[in-house]
Amino acid sequence: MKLITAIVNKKDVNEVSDALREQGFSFTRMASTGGFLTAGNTTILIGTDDEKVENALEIIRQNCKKRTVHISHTPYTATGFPLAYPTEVIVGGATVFVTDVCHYEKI
Ligand code: 2BA
Repeated sequence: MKLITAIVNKKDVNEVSDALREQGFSFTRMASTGGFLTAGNTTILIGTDDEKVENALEIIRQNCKKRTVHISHTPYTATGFPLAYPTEVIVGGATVFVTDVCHYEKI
């Protein structure tokens, strides 16, 4: 068995969830925050059999889009004045970890 941890954009999470549900996956959604942009995203935990992992990954691939986010970067000039300029960051489609599950039990 594997645990898929997928960090997805909040704008994609409903489509991913609907598709996973339709394909019979059990999963948990957790509100999370990116360490870099400190923007909200959603972490989906999917526990599934080894042979279904590729199916779940394909659902995530098909439903998560890449997006360009503009952040304001504020370095200071030599004279100490702030100099704000926008920087582009590409976020997503999704960040996915697949890990082995040593033990699985519903109590
Ligand atoms: P954030 O940490 O808010 O990162 C958002 C986007 O900012 C990243 O998109 C990446 O394009 C950029 N970024 C992140 N750290 C950076 C850095 N040190 N320098 C320059 N740019 C940086 P994604 O790579 O698509 O990541 C989207 C979200 O997935 C992340 O949000 C974070 O919540 C999660 N994530 C990404 N990689 C991870 C990892 N190795 N471990 C745990 N969570 C991760």
